[in-house]
Amino acid sequence: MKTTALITGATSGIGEATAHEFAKKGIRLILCGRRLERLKQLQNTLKKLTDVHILDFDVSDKNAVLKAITSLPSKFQHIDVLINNAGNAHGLDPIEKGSIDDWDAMMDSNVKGLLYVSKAIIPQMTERKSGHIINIGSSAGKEVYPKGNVYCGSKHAVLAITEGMRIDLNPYGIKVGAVNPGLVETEFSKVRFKGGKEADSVYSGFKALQAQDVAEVIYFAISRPPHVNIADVLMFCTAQANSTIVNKT
Ligand code: NDP
Ligand code: 8X3
Repeated sequence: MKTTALITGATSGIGEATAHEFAKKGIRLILCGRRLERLKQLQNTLKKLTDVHILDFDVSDKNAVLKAITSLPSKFQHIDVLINNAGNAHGLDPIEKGSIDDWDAMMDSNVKGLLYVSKAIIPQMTERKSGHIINIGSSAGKEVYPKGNVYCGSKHAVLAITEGMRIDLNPYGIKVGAVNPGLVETEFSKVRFKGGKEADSVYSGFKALQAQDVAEVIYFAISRPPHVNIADVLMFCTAQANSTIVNKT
């Protein structure tokens, strides 16, 4: 039977690259994001390779999440693989200067959104006693860096939730893992800096990870044999040693 995967945050960056990677392998896709036009474009491109259904909703809106998942046509209702990727950083400020709106946006999408989407999909996995969930964490979920405070907190939460999911879903044979990249050149910094010029320098002077690099690791994780679960991956570009050390020219 064909594998079906639901990917959140498929309109750009890591999620979009993962959609392309999965489509190449013939995986049936449910692609999610808020920007409907981008989802339509992606569907048009990838439908040559596989079946694609698109869902535009905000992961932080729990009613919208449930409505979207329950609206799936029958061909897409059986979800084998969930990639919880939607999320962003908003702002890079010391804690005393941070914006409450930015904090809300990060906790609502990165943490609560991941939970809402998981809550909508886990019941069918426990019922079938099979499934695979990959949460996109971050190196920021393993190591806090200056001004990263709440974003790092949200990604530490993703890691803790991943470990909790793996424990609780273990009796059902459901695989759970996290892929935690360091700096990846996507729209991430444009969002973090709200389109400001600070974004321009984030990936300059070194070769950052590309979204495709992460997509390949995600595909590797979901394509292991049934007895193998890739539980946790930390990946950096060669120029990055940890959250604060990057060898720039
Ligand atoms: P992008 O900004 O390129 O992509 C973010 C994606 O998340 C978009 O598709 C966006 O879609 C979606 N998204 C964000 N908020 C919401 C929301 N509230 N509801 C629905 N969808 C949402 O960044 P990346 O590809 O880099 O980020 C993907 C994930 O990878 C994030 O979880 C990020 O934290 C993580 N990550 C990124 C790293 C990096 O350096 N780039 C490193 C480590 C982890 P739309 O706007 O259409 O809703
Ligand atoms: C994204 C990587 O270092 O900008 O999670 O937090 S970083």
